[in-house]
Amino acid sequence: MKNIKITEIHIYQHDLDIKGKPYKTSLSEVNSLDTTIVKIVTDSGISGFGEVCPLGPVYQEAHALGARAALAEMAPHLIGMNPLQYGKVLAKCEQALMGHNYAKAAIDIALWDIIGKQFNLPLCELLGGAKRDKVPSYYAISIDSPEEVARLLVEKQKQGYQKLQIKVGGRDLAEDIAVVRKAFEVKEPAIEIVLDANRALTTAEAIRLSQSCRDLDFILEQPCDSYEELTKIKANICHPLYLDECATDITVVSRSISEGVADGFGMKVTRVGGVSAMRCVIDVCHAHQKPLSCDDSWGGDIIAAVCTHLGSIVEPRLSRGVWIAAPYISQPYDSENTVQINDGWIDVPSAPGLGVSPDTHLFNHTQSFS
Ligand code: 0XW
Ligand code: MG
Repeated sequence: MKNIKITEIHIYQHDLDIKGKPYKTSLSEVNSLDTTIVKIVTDSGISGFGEVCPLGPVYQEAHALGARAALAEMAPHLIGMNPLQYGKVLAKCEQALMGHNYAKAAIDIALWDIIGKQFNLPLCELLGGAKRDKVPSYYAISIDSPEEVARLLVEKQKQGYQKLQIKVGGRDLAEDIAVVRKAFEVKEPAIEIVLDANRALTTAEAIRLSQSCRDLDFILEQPCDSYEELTKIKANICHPLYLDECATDITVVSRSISEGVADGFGMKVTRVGGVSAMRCVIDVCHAHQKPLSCDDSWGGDIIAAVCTHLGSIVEPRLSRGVWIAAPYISQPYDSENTVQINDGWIDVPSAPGLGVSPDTHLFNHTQSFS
């Protein structure tokens, strides 16, 4: 085993400003997101980058200040460790801090970046190989009026997206139903639609939404808050049910499949702990033939690259696409290698590791450990 060592860990803060209108879901409306970048430096001259960017403090149990505090708690314990032995490094993180998977994910991602650079392989090849050289993306249409949602849906269909997510929830259910019906007036037959309430519906609202639109073909993503609420509505809805926010780790993923609750997943890489954990989720979904997307709550070029690499190892038939924030972000932080969506598809990066080299001069340096 090549014996290289972690010599420094640097933590940065950066604002990802949203271009145009705010990004609006049932629970929040955001104009800018606070992301955290981790740089792990080794004595071999190789450095790896990780990132974690909660979608504000209410999308799920994660927030930007918490990420940086959790990273500061763990970082000192990792100095001197061999990053190629990522399992040992992650075990040390567990010994240093309980929980906080979203922060641990930034370290996990940076370790995989180092491993790829060390062995001159892109992340997808380290994970068994990309099943295709580009992956489908999807666009999430914010909470808006029926007319605006329909206009955007037509625009995104023309741009080549095969899958579109429509945000619902957080308002009178009649408004959501009007949005859905208007959207289906302009939807092309081949386009897959997901309605995502981001946990905001009551069980009664979720059942009413599904029953009143039983003639329309869409997927319901995380309509209610808790896993228990989703188990209660399952028998009373007439649409496939996908889990997102409550799929917090591999145990919920496997339980929801074995209990017949989840028909698929909208996964977030940092929520489950990063690349190492997400690879397990993909394996379980393959074994049970459950569709999943490889997304994150938000993030810049590092997160976009990670989601794309992971999305490329998903069986194409089970891929619900890869969501990245690039279309909503005003300025990438690695303009040379930024992952882009072209005609609804994303080319899988081919450079070693993540294939991203952020310019840390753009970031606010917060803490360093050596
Ligand atoms: C559409 N996303 C992947 C991006 C936003 O973080 C929300 C998330 C979702 O599916 O809820
Ligand atoms: Mg979702």
